[in-house]
Amino acid sequence: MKLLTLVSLLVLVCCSNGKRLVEINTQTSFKADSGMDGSGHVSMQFTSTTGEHCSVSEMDHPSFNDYRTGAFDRYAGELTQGCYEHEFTDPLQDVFVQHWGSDAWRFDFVRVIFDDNTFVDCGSGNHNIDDGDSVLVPCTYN
Ligand SMILES: [Ca+2]
Ligand SMILES: [Ca+2]
Repeated sequence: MKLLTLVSLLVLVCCSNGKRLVEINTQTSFKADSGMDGSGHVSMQFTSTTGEHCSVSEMDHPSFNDYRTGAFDRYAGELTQGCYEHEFTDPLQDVFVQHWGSDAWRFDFVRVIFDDNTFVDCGSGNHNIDDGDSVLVPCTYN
């Protein structure tokens, strides 16, 4: 009986809450001109299998030249805006990436890191968006 109580308690502690998003990473492709300077921007919306979602309206390091060709950029804390510590009860299904501006961005994947140190990658390489294009990229758990 005691063991059963302990087990139920552990289950409650471990699984009743979802995972909180703590960091977003982007892998800009290595192909020439994949990068994006100040004339290109992106927003992202992350959605779970049950429709929970959060969004980042302009993901950018204000004082750093991010999104360079081949760069792996990390966005944590308040840089994740509306996704800051957003809790997902269910697995992420996809990320909707919207581009605007005149400098196209080509990326390989977007990585989402959760507070339990797990992560998921969304994207299968070579997603190119420009001038208001958007792309819906599925997330895959290994
Ligand atoms: Ca920047
Ligand atoms: Ca470019």
